[in-house]
Amino acid sequence: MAAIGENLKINSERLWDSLMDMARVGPGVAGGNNRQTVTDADSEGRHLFHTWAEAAGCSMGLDQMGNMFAMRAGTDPDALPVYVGSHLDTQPTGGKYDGVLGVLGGLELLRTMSDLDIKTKHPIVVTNWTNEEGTRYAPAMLSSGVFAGLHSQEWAYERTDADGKSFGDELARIGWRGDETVGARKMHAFFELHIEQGPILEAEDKQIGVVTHGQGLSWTEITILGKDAHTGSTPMPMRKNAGLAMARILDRVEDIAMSHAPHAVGAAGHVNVYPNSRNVIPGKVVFTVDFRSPELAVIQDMESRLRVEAQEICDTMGMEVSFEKVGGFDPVTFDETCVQAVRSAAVRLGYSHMDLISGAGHDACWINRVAPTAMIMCPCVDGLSHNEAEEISPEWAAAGTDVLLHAVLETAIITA
Ligand code: HGY
Ligand code: MN
Ligand code: MN
Repeated sequence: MAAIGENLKINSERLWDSLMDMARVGPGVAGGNNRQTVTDADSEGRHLFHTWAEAAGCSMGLDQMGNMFAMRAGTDPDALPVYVGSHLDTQPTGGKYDGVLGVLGGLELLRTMSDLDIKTKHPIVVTNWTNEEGTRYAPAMLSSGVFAGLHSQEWAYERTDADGKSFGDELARIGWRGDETVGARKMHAFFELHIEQGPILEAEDKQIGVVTHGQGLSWTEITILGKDAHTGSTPMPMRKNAGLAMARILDRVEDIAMSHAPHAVGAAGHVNVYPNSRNVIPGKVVFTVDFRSPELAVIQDMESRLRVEAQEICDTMGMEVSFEKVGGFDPVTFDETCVQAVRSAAVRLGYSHMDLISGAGHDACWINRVAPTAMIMCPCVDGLSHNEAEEISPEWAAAGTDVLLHAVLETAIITA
């Protein structure tokens, strides 16, 4: 005997076609995407999402951080909406599915509801959060952070990119700075569908990750000042090589993270060397150390050891060093009722599943502070992400979106 709704599924081919169509916007150089936040490519992707959402019968809201809200009305206009969504911006060498699956999976949910004329008490809103990645403008999850009250809008507008362009100006330039007050919208619940971006689900042969927690994150930007000099004629004892100091610090980053194995992680993905000339000893380096752990005390330990040991290295080498916390959030525990809605949806649909801690940061980590929130994850091939070779299967995408559909319908209460 089929369980109630067990056969209620999304149109997986339509979902996959939409993912492939969006992937053609802001293409990368190796099959992935470079659709960085508040670029023209970002704007093109937004227009495509807007067109699709209107065709699906949605009204579109836009707030002052460019967050997009495609709403399907509910039968009770006073009921707070159930929100779903993620982000359409990508890394410079990003994949086709990171964030995009959550936005277009949400759109597919609304398309399926229209196909089947399903009505819910609570409205349903599909969200595209601006600048989740935090690459062009640190920190990550910038706009969901403003929405949840972690950052002021003014501070967010003042973020500048490597070319000195401000976030606020670029958002206005691409024409996606809306009028709505950021954070004024109240949510009944928020669900984010996302690829795992790690190897666990594939290794465990599970179709669905029921995300119970998200690990915390810390970004420390370090600036070291040495002395530019000739790489050939400067005797080794006379050098103040900022690049060498950075190398010694990054070696310590590895050891600090490994001292908290197996869950803590640490690396530096952002490095700028000045003047970056082959025959000049670098007199200045600026780099960001990314530490993460499910435990706040571990993050705090790694942050403090980094500062102490980096200071010692630079003092020994006779160089100045400064530190700036440019991003971070504490480990997250998602809402048990929403998590249970995800888990029971996977059971009802017969999808293999397991509880999971999210290794990556997501907009859900901030929204969890202002609304009951949970995440659904699907596997990705070899756990690879933030790489143009990122890949998932149509079956994984469909299973994750089916679970999103069921969890949302249970929460939004079907009325017809
Ligand atoms: O950094 C993160 O974890 C996210 O992918 N922006
Ligand atoms: Mn993402
Ligand atoms: Mn990402």
